[in-house]
Amino acid sequence: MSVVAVSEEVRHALDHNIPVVALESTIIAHGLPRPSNVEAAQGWEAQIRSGGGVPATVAIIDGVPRVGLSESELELIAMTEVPKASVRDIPIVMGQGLSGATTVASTAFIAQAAGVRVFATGGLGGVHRGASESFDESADIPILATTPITVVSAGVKSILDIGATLERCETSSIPILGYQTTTFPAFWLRESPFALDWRVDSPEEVAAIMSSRDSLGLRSGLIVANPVPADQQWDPITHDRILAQALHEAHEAGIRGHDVTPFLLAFIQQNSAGESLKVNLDLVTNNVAVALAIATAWTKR
Ligand code: PSU
Ligand code: MN
Repeated sequence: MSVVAVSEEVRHALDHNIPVVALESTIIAHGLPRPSNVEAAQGWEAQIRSGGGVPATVAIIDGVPRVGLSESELELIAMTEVPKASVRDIPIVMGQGLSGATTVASTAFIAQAAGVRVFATGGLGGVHRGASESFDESADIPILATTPITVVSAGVKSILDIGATLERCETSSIPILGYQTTTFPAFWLRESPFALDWRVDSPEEVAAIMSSRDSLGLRSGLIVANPVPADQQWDPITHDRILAQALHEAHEAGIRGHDVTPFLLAFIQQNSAGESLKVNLDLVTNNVAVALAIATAWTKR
């Protein structure tokens, strides 16, 4: 797709079978506080380079969807107010000549259009609690249903309806592979109450499954669910207490619809003395490592 601008570094890597890992920018612009967001984004890029790969951070800059950002483009996304752009927003942000931070859905869409096959993120969007009335479901799921990219994530946040999210993935024929686990992770925690049907233990297995999917002409994405290591997870008792408080406060304050998620996330961040943020940063770092291993195994096929 020629409207997508691919950086020289990413182009070179794709042409020479060097592992490439896509990274999203909504987590940088809206998911993490400044200035730890810039440091974290630069850190994940450095982590990929030092592991022999090439990072492909995706964003829309002045109307151009970009795969692989310069230092100043990364800073622009991190330090200025830019809209969160999912797939429905891409043509608007482009047409208006604006800049935007890409979600899992739009990062997957743009990266895949450039030929990138593996993507590391923190948490996926999913079905919100109360979605049977609000219809609030992330576009991440329907877009991954038709976008052949492998996304490494630590599951979804417990502020979502995890069971409904898993059902939606099944209906949408998006395979979920537990990475060295048979339990779907809940972002800050290693385990949600939900079991997974499939487990893999190595990056080579994921690459083999990607290959099988391609050979069938399937266009679905693949979710690799990678739990945060046990010694890095949030203390489950503290997590449950603060989540319950956050849900209670949101209810008491009459917060509804699209305001619920930002309210809950802000509450959790403000009331966890930096703990939830630390886990968030650590789990992305772990996902980047697994994504790089998968991208490396993919280049060997
Ligand atoms: N989950 C997180 N942190 C995030 C997001 C999800 O724990 O920053 C971001 C991702 O970019 C994801 C998007 O793709 O939110 C989903 O938003 P929505 O529900 O509006 O589609
Ligand atoms: Mn939504």
